Amino acid sequence: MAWLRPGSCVAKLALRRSLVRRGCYIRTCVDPGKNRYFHTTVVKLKDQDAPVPRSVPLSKLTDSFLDGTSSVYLEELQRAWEADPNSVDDSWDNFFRNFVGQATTSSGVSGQTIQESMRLLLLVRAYQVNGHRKAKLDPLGLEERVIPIDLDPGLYGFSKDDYDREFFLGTWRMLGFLSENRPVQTLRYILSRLEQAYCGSIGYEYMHIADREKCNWLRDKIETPASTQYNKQRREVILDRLIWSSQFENFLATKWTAAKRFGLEGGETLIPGMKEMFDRAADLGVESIVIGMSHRGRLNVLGNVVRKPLRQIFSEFSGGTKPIDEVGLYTGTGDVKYHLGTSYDRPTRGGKNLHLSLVANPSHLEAVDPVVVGKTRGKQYYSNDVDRTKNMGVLIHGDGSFAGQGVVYETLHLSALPNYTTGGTIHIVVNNQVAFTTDPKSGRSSQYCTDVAKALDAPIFHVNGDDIEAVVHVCELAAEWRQTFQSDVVVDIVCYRRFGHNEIDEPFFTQPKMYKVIRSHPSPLEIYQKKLLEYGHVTKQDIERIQNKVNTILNEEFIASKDYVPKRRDWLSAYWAGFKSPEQVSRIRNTGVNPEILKDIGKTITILPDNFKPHRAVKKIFSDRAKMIETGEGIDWAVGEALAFATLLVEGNHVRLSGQDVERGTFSHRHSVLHDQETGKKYCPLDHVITNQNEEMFTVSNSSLSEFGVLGFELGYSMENPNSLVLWEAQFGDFSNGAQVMFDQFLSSGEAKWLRQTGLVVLLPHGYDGQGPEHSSARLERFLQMSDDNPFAIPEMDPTLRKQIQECNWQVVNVTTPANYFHVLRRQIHREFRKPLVVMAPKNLLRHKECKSNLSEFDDVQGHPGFDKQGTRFKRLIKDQNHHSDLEEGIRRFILCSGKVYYELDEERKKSDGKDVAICRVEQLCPFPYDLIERELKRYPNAEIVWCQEEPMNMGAYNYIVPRLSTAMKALSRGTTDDIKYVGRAPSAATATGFYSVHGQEQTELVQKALQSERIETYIHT
Ligand SMILES: Cc1ncc(C[n+]2csc(CCOP(=O)(O)OP(=O)(O)O)c2C)c(N)n1
Ligand SMILES: [Mg+2]
Repeated sequence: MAWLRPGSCVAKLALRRSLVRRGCYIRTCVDPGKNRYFHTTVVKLKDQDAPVPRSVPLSKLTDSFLDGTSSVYLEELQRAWEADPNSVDDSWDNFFRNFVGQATTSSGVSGQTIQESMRLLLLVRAYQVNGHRKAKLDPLGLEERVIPIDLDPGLYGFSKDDYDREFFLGTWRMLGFLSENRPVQTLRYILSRLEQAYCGSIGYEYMHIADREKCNWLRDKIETPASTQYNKQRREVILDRLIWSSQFENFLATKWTAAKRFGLEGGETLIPGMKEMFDRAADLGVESIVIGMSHRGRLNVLGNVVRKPLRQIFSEFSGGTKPIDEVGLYTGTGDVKYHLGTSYDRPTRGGKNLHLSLVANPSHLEAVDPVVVGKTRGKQYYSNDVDRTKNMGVLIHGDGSFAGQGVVYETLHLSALPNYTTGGTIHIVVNNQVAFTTDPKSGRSSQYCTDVAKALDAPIFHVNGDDIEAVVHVCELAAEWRQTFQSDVVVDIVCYRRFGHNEIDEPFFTQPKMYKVIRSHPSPLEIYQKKLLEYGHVTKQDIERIQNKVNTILNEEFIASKDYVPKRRDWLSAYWAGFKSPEQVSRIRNTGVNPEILKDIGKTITILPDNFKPHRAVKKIFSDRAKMIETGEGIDWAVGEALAFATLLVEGNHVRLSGQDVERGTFSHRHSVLHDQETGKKYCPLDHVITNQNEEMFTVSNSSLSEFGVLGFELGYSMENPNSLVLWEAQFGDFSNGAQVMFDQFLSSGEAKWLRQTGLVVLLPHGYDGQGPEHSSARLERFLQMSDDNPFAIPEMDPTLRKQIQECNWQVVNVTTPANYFHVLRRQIHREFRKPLVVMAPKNLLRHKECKSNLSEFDDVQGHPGFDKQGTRFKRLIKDQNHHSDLEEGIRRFILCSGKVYYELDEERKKSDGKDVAICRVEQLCPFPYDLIERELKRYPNAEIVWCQEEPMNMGAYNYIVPRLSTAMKALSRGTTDDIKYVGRAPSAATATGFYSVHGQEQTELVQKALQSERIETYIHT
């Protein structure tokens, strides 16, 4: 019903206009430039004059009851109703029935006009919409807020004399306050109920939610006073939890006086709030919670909520001994204590067991959000949590970062997408009203730091962090909301930060007034203890007993921490058991597939159901694909990829590909989801690879138009279970820099910092084909520059001992054949460790006539192309395709290249009859295939060595290749860096020219130069 919506401005304006006309309402002007919190409003009423409504054209009236000038309409309605009650809407029928009935039975109501009743309803509604703006949210009492005028009864024509009059309210088909079986109430009672419900320690924002059922559900919870009362037992538990939270910080502060811990002081109620939230969630069926949070209070959450052993926390806090035990388990670089993640089982108050995982995160605030959500979704898939009630994500935010970081919005916007939803994330904001040194008024343009969540129709509960019971109440309510409606909800704990940003920071430099107040402000614990003592719910002895218990345990754990030996096995979760660390050799496996299986699968994914009517062009594509499988020839990129996915599925793995427009494919090559041209129905061939295949086992999904958020999500997803091939594809490779934090902080360094493996595959379309600066380069150089393989040391390359990939932070490949693409994808799963894979994905090779493979290159048949000594595997390097022997002394030039430029070089070689030139493709750039490079160097002992690339000199692989290639050359006494000739574009600021003709000219020149008959001086195009 429209009148429940917040779009009440029409009504407000009408009412205000009407009152202003009558001269009874004055509003002072506000200088918005000064401060949005520092203006005041005065409402002045002129005696008892009730404003006289003015008639308005019927066309402007609605059933919404909102227009304060609707009396003419109402009278008409009443006449109609009296003639025939069915002639009006149910709500009016209800209204008139109640109103007329009451008017005749109650003397208090007898003087009430329809206008008064309407206005009273508007007042009630104003509280529901805006009551939160009058709520006492700031524990410090410093925030000066404008109390909305529509919370003033005077605005509606009510004066003090009306307070003891009885008014009719009706029931209005909505739950909560107005639904009570008591339609006649005094104005005083109504107002006090409204104040209690909406203007106490909790400010509820929920009237922006469009769904009436959800509004009513919340209204019922909010307006029922009994729900906020806790009994003595509960209060003792809450007190105990608050003591744990407070003493934990005190303890750290006394033991490590000069350490940064980003303490929770001022916001200690977060911990009991979380615990109660988790207990309630467990009661409602949640079994596992994935938590993401930044620095503030992280140690406290780890110790008290996640229950990471305190001795371990203290040991890490003391500087963290590097684990030396457990042979073969790796050490990594480690990270500061407030970034580390962990997981434990926590028993709940209701006797359940809750699995909690806190995800490790970088300093980059909020970057962990999508990772947590993705991991939660992964858990839901693997635990068959179809209705998403067993696994839940909880994100804890700072007020500054929640309002400021764009990834928050990106994450929120994944929340209701079919392939990304997790059935609701609970967001808790530790709103200490400052971000490092920045005040909210400099840090955000919105009233609340949580306003971004309104875009989602998420309810937002603002709560005074000094009122522990209110905190607990909204935390429980959030859990109930999430389990009932499977959607996001926000708890905004308004608190303060007792010390500086960290414990050694001086807050008085920048917030002197605030900190003067903080200095003498009692802690939440002191406030609660006082309250409970006053109520007589606990005694001083009770409090002392709990405090002593907590102190004793903290001290015991502190002593035990001195001998604590960290265990690395804590780091790998259960599913990953048996997976190898970089210190353990993992057997290299073949990736070829039995030819019969290949054919069978190939048919399944290329033949469409008889009754399906695809687009004409798609039909042709699929019949071409079927032919490829049938003949075993000319397999293209899309089929190579589909075969990789399908064979992995048949082997029982989960495959998930997400990104912008990935279903069809940006370049219209994939067509993994087909659309029936008559019915619009979708058909996904890869959903039918095995009988009764789980719908989600193969997931291909167009994502929201986000890079940071979606890549983070897939990264989190990939971390859940190693038996899944998770891929994220960028629309064009360069858009991946919108997700730079994910690459820098997680993908390239996550394993080293947090010892968590991921086999995520990132597909980045890359290649120079004249589409301009923004669509040519995936910034290959960046990924290579972040690779940690040593350019000057050749690692062990013997196939039985090789750990080169395991020891490297990620793999970067630029693959040039469909078969090799197939094998590199399969290799991700067919190994005993997981490592991120960055693929410079092709664009024009998708349809290039030469870029084809035969089915025999995919199989494992001895003697077939692709099968070498070990079997069929991904080729890290593809040697020259001319049948060269092991020693080719007549080859004058040895060109190394990577990616699609190979095909152009090969074509030019054919044209120029360059039989004395060898061209070899480095398919895996990182880690560098030293063994194969050396093999090729030896094959061409007299050749001049050329690196050819189409990217500018300061980009592409050149700077990565040179030191490594020269290391290999030095090992064979084949020269030094100076002997590597460069053929490629000149250094450039922009990645590529915007002029197609210039591109063509550059490309022709560099290819010709690489094949020229004269020796090559290092070449820079000018
Ligand atoms: C993306 C990012 N930018 C800047 C910083 C530096 N920084 C660390 S904490 C902080 C303030 C955070 O404020 P808020 O979100 O309110 O959390 P609080 O510290 O107040 O709990 C800043 C700016 C960071 N860690 N991450
Ligand atoms: Mg803050």
